[in-house]
Amino acid sequence: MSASRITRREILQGFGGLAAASHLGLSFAAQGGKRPNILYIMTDDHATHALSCYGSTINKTPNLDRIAHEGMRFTNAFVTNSLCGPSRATLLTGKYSHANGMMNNGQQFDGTQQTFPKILQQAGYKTGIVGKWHLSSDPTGFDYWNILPGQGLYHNPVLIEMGEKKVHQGYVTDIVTDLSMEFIKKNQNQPFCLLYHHKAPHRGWEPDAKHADMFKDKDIPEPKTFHDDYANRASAAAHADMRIANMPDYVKEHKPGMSPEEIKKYNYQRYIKDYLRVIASVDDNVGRMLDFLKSIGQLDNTVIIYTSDNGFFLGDHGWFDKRFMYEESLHVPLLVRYPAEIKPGSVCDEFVINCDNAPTILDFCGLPTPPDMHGRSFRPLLRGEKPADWRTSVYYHYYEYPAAHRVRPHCGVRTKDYKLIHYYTLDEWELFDLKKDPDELKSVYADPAYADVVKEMKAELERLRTYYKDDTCVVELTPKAPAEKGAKQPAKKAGAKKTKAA
Ligand SMILES: [Ca+2]
Repeated sequence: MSASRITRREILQGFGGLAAASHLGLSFAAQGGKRPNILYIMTDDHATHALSCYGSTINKTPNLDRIAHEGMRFTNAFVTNSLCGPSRATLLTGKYSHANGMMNNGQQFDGTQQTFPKILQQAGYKTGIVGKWHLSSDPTGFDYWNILPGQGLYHNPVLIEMGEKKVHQGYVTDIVTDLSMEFIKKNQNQPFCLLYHHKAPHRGWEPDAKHADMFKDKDIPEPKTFHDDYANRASAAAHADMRIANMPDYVKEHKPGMSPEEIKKYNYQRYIKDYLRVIASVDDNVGRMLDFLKSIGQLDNTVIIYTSDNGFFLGDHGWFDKRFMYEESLHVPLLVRYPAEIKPGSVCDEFVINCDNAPTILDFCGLPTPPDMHGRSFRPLLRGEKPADWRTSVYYHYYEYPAAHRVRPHCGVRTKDYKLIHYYTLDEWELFDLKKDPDELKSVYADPAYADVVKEMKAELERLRTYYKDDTCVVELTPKAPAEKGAKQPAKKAGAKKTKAA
């Protein structure tokens, strides 16, 4: 693809020329020539267990639940690298991090590459992005962009509108919603695709005045793995620096003489209450957006997707943040509303990954999946159909180390029953029996009873790694940090030997 604008011809060539052209025509015809709008709503760090439609026991999200009740809820939606920038690059490209070049937050997204908004633009869609971007380079493929620089601010944020900085008075979640509505109002007479991206509930959790007193008189229950001691796992869990007990955020508020246990409990309440308060504002604003779409007659003509760029630990394992392939961080909420095709209140347990979003959006717009995208359209699943060859395992690869939070690089594979993780810079492994141990507290990797499972899972990891052409697990073994409390595995001899992911 050329570095600047891609042409319609280039797209068609990319898809296989005439065959793709006729497919385009057929798809539009099949939809009666009418193409839906796309509203892709993404929050930053919203864990599934902080949505009531996913069974949250600590908060209510009535407006997000509306999308679930009027559409489909996915119970096994996963990210492929649980981190902000990489997840956003995967959304745009439909590719794993190693293929789109955005493996960690310190990198800059190469905006000259193929993205789904560019393809939509060429197909006549008006494309826009408002809110969180976090890819360093300027957006490409958008007719309109108005983004927060970096992480952005909760109060009186600066936004960059098509290259021009402007301070907005007010609360970021309201502002991003207002600006998104303006884009929709202006473009409602043609098919549009808007990425409506919230900053919340990213760290720095600053609620607005409306929600500041929520949970004021009650404590939020601590999760059952709150006191995890990281025993019986690879050394990576104990080595990570994201414990609630050690959060620097509230140090100034600690009273003299507080015990470590009191500090941990205090930090958790401070953190989780603000986290849920900023989500309450997201929920209100999504409700406002749904009402707005209804008021302009565009609600049922718009495919509405709600998801997050990654999951989050809500005190689970004694942590905040994400990164690990563990369940709380790996899972994301995924809700889709489009009554023309989706049965209200439906639930899908099939495995979908964030690489699938781009192909799915293109599919709804009558466009085929470019052959180099890793994802696959889950539109059939939304219609209640399961393709016979739908995936039954998911590949994951996290890179960023040591900054921030010191989570060791790892790749892994998850199936319905098992999860295998390889911390390849240490050559340490974990295997979890998800049926017996859904909280992932005990790796059974070394248990002889699981020898066959280990063998099968390693073969599956290698198959996926080869399938996605990921050769980025090949690294020099790095020396271990000194043994830490809770780290059960004895330190192996570190060397300069090369290791592979399986
Ligand atoms: Ca994030």
